[in-house]
Amino acid sequence: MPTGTTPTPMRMTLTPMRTTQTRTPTTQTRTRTTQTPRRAAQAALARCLDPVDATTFRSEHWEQRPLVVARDEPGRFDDLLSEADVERLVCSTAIRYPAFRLVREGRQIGLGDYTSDVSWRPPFTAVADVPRLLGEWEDGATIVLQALHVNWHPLAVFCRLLEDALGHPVQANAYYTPRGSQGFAVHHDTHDVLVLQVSGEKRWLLYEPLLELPLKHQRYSPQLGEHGEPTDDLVLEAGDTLYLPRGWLHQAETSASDSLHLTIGIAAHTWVDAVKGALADCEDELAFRRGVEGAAADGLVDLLAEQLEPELVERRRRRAFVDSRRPIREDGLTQLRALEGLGAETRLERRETVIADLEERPDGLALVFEAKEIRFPAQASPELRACFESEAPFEPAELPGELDGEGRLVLARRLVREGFLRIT
Ligand SMILES: [Mn+2]
Repeated sequence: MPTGTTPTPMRMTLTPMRTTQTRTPTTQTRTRTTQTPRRAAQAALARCLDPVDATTFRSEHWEQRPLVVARDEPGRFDDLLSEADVERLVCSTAIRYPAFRLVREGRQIGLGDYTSDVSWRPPFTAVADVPRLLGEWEDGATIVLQALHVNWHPLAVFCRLLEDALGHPVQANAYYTPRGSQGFAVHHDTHDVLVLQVSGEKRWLLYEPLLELPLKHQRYSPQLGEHGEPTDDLVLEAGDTLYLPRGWLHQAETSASDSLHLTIGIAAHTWVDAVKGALADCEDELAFRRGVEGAAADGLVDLLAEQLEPELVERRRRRAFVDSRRPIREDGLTQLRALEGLGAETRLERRETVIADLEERPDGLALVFEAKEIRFPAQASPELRACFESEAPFEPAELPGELDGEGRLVLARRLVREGFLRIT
């Protein structure tokens, strides 16, 4: 294993590299290396589905029919967001709308009924007014915590791992419903959901869709018609999972116990998205830029079909997905300081929350993640590839390749600073 202190005939020094924030079209890509989901990602999905395996879930339930997994396992999801966490967030962090809101039987409760502004310059607006909020909850209001994949670190990590496993954007809300009440009337959601029952229990009634696989703007409306008889009438208990494809109608109510569940929303990439992406790339074709007067649509369908080749569709989907993941840097300040002591034997690891691709370019490799593309010269390829593929902690000195000691540190420092690696 070459190290920085062992001279080799092909010592190379890595010079600092450029990051571009906006990039040229993907047509420059020659080949790509897409990371297969990592072990932690598979484990996060298994935590939702167990004992049903991911393959069965995809082939028999995804976009098709609900899945109910009863486990009778209180505490299974407590580390993601417990009742105690909800109480702390709601009662003692001066939480503000829209990080939370209250609903009762499907209707929003006016913000003025449970929030107030705190005088400051500028004012803190829509802050939880805890005594009034408690009164609403006692009267049957459901407390909804929103965008927890952004606001609550344990769920930020969990959702990111699920994104890695599923290949789709994932978000999380929580619903804390007091006993003896209904949070929402019959409706459908426009994304697929995994409901994870954290504590207490909730009765769910499920009905066949009135509009199958609705798009984001095709929200539920009573004008869609009358729903039929419930296909399922079930009680979710702590530790249970319910998967609902988008479009399936549902309503839920509590009985004798308060209920806390997480709703993990999964945003599928549809053919509408794929065709829109393909059409955007048709803008390079003169035939598509002509005015429609007097011209026939001859040949346009063939040009569009070329852009819908499976490989191109998958490349666009993956690129949009990888680009739009937010950085998760819970230890960002510590890492900046730890960088000062980075050496050949510093333990490093790949951040489990980074979803990245490594793409070949004419002059080296590009590491793509979180809306960044970082280019590396060809001589750093073996070292970079090893960092990219690492499943366990490693030291710069252990990396394969011909970079000298300083070159390895330049590479490691850059990857830590960009949030791809972290110092353990
Ligand atoms: Mn719903």
